[in-house]
Amino acid sequence: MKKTVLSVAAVAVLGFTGMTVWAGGGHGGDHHHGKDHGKGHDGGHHAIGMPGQPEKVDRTVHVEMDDNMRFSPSRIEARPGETLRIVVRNKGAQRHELVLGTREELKEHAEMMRRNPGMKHDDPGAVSAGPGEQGELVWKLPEGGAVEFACLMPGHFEAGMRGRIVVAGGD
Ligand SMILES: [Cu+2]
Repeated sequence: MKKTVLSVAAVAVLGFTGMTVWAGGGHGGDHHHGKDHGKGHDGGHHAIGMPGQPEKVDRTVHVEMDDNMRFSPSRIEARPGETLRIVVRNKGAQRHELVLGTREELKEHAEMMRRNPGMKHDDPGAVSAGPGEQGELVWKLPEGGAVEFACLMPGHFEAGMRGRIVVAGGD
């Protein structure tokens, strides 16, 4: 009898915990599920890592963006599972952004941006900076592979404004 009561309590606690994690996305961020991004977006985030916790940053990297449609550096080497603070600085006269994703996600997203130029991101894996501005995001990398990034301002991706973070052991 007592045992039954205990397991019911355990199920209740587990159920509650599960709901809490789901509701908060586990990161306390603003990632709105199922809004505009559509299929496979969260799955993609697993392959490329997840939002990082600012108090657990292992390393800060600086990336410059300019009107030549380039990131500098465009290739970043990282260790498995490393949490990076990526600080972007816009040296150009137009707005740029750095959006993390798989190559397929970014390509799809870039096409969407061309059709809806005013679209704004509230993705924790994206940071935007106007002329002369600086911005940052904190991201926990996966255990291997490569994470692509790109500027999705209309036409910039197509002009080659892309880069990648290569996790040791990745390609
Ligand atoms: Cu750009």
